[in-house]
Amino acid sequence: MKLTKLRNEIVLKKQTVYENDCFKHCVQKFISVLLTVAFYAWLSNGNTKRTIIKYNQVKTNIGKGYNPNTGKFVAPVSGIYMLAITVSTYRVGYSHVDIIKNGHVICVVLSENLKDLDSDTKVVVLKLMASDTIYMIQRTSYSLWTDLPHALNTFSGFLIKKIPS
Ligand SMILES: [Ca+2]
Repeated sequence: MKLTKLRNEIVLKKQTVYENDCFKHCVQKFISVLLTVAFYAWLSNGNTKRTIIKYNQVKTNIGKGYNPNTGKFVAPVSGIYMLAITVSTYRVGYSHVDIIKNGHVICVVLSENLKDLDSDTKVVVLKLMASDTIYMIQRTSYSLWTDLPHALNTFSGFLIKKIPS
């Protein structure tokens, strides 16, 4: 009789553990489905001569991948990302902005204008592993055009699909 009771208790305990594991698994699955990364920042000051551009106005930063103190986006999770960079110039000739991944130039945004104003945008789709880092360097000695209270120079991106690390 005692043995039967004990056995029943063990079966119950096993079932509870199994249910807890299922619950944990479901919660993790739910979080991983919901988890996204998206950011959008723009520049409101022109102090960008030949330096890393620190887009100081952060409008969106889901996943906290973008850091306005460094100007760098660090991928919080491995995945396929879409990134967009807009460069605006005003009567400066041209602006040359390098898009840097982990210290290496991967492409360039050029914006040229001698008389009036201009905006140019580059869109890149990249496979980034967690902690891969993307940032921009202004190579020309001109300031980017930030005179208007609008987002003229922007850095934005989002996670298209998470991949295994
Ligand atoms: Ca143009």
